Amino acid sequence: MSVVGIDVGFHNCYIAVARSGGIETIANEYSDRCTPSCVSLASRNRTIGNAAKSQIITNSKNTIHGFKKFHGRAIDDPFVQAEKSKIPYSLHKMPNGSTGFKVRYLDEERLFTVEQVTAMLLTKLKETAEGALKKPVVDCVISVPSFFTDAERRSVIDASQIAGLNCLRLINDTTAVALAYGIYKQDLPTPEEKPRNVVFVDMGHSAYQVSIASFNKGKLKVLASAFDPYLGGRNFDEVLVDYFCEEFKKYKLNVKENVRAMIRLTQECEKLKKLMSANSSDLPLNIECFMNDTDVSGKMNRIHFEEMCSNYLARIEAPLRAVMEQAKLTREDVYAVEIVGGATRIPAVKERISKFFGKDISTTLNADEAVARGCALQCAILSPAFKVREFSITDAVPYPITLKWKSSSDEGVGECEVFGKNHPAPFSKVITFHKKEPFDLEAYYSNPQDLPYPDTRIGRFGVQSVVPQPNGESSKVKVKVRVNVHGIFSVSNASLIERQKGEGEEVAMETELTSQNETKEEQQHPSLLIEDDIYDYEEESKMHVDHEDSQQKDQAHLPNQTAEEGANPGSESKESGDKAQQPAGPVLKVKSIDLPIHASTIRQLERDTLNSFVENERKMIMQDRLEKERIDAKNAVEEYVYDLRNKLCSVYEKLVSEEDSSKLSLMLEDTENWLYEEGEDQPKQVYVDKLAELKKYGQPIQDRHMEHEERPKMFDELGKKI
Ligand code: ATP
Ligand code: K
Ligand code: MG
Repeated sequence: MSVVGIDVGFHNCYIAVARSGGIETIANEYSDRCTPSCVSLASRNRTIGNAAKSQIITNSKNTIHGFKKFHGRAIDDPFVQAEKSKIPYSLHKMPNGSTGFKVRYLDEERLFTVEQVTAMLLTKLKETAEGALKKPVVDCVISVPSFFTDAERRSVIDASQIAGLNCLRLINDTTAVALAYGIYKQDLPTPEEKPRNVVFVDMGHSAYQVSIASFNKGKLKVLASAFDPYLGGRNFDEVLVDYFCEEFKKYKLNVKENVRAMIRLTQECEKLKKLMSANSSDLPLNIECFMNDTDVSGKMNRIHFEEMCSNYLARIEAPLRAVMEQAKLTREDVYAVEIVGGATRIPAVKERISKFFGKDISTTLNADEAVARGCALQCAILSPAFKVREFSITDAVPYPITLKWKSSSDEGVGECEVFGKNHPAPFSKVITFHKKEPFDLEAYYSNPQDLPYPDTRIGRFGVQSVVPQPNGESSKVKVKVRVNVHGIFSVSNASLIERQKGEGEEVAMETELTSQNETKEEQQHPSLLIEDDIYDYEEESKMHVDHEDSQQKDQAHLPNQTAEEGANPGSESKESGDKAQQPAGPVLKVKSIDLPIHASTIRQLERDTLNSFVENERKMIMQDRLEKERIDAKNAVEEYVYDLRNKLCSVYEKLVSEEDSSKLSLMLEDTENWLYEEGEDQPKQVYVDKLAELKKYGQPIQDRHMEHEERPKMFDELGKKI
């Protein structure tokens, strides 16, 4: 079983794997540990990562990049609409309203969802990991921004499934970093001592995230997280792009009208931005043949750049202030501030953070790889195949979640906040309702103003098959709500508590005990009782990632499937049932019947659609493989031509008659010409045959040569023996 962590960035992806020697970040076929988040579709195949990045200019309409934040978003989402003007490829409204892409692939117009495109990227990363590990990769942990909502998270999980991955956990970027920081620390305070508080900052290409975690030996707890989801390295690039677009008006060029020029300028500005991080003097920006055959040049220096970026730099402080306030900590309580993410290399960004905390910031972690490493560590912790130090991770709920329902007596709706901001997660709570008939629970984010997403709805969960008690009274229905390991909310289980007949006294005891609680609570909530949290979150976050989670996810995706967790041995609901009934003593007297839950969440992909995407991804993988074999076969012909030609005038010279040699040379020349003309684009078999034909002539010469070379050697060997 493989242990893999994947950091899917807006700009760059990293993969880390656990091997016996520890966690390693692995390089792709370009010996690059960074794989660009870029997918290019073409008439024969797809290219993904580094090769795709070089297609951004040449195949701009069919090369998709900067798509991470389209996950879970409708096409008419204001964010998506704002991005539209910045991207050279076409977006398309998918049947469920979500954001898709319209591209040409295999000489046809094709639509892909964002899940499919991320799946393509994941396929590439999976193959890279498989190449390094020399075994199949299925289980993995994937990072997401801490500000991702349920719809965005579900969408990423779907993408992982399309790529044939089993995502054991979606982990927040900064939580992964916290794990990478803490797990090797030998000097963490003991559980009895005051915890060590560390601030983690990640500024990548598209977003800025801050969290504060407290550490004790063997555990970390995220106390608070805050973010500016729209502040990252790309904003700083855009400032430069805007500046040079103005500058280049001196050449009478309207750069913004030219897609290609804009892409080139953006790439050059990113390079310039990076150079400025290491250099405070004037730096040139030169682009040859930029537009209309004009060479352009300009310059920039750090001071000027920082001036132009002042409004972005001013946004650095708010999330830092927010985490401190939420965690109710002062600067003195902060042991260290650790920064990661490419954009934290901008000196002014670092300065702002350092100034806020009044201390030097630490860069002990690898700014590019820490997220992926944290993911791999989390995967190792979850994997039974890997021994790793016990380490418990408790994350925090980023947005408060409210549950709404219709009262059975129909006099209105009831609602209750089930998870507050920064509530520990994963976590389950049990809520008791008194109902005579099936009812709907609607979950949504409580504070629209704090949500970087236009829709507060999470989903609707219908609790089905609820019936009254035999005497006509309301039944007690226990509903378990949960924020799972992925940070996704669900109504994970519902059960109807049925009193058994003929169990006289003892049943009465149970009822009494519970109803005592109920009467107290019912004054505030006529039909609701929130029980004490059944789970100690520390227990929970140790994460026996049972199938429970994947099942839960399935339910959330499957409007027609019912939740039958209770039927699974070892599943949590059973445990909870027992625990819940413990105070009553005579557990047997009360029967708990699992109820089906009909879940429908916003922007969800239907099971059939998802399955067809899985199938399609496999086909595309196959197509890419075939195309690769075809290209390899073609390259083999070309290589053979060059090799044989070289040898004919060197090592083979003495072995071939002049006449044969010139005949063969002519044949090689013909083949070479053929490769550029009608042989340019042929099926694999044509190249295989061509190579075989050439070898018919080449092989005998090679054999003669071998003999020629080997014979004296053999005598040498013999000589030595004698
Ligand atoms: P996100 O986290 O938003 O999804 P990402 O993870 O892909 O994005 P990173 O790889 O952390 O982003 O960082 C990429 C950003 O960092 C780019 O904007 C890049 O230009 C910037 N960057 C990298 N090195 C430097 C540097 N030396 N100076 C300034 N910026 C840099
Ligand atoms: K990254
Ligand atoms: Mg990142």
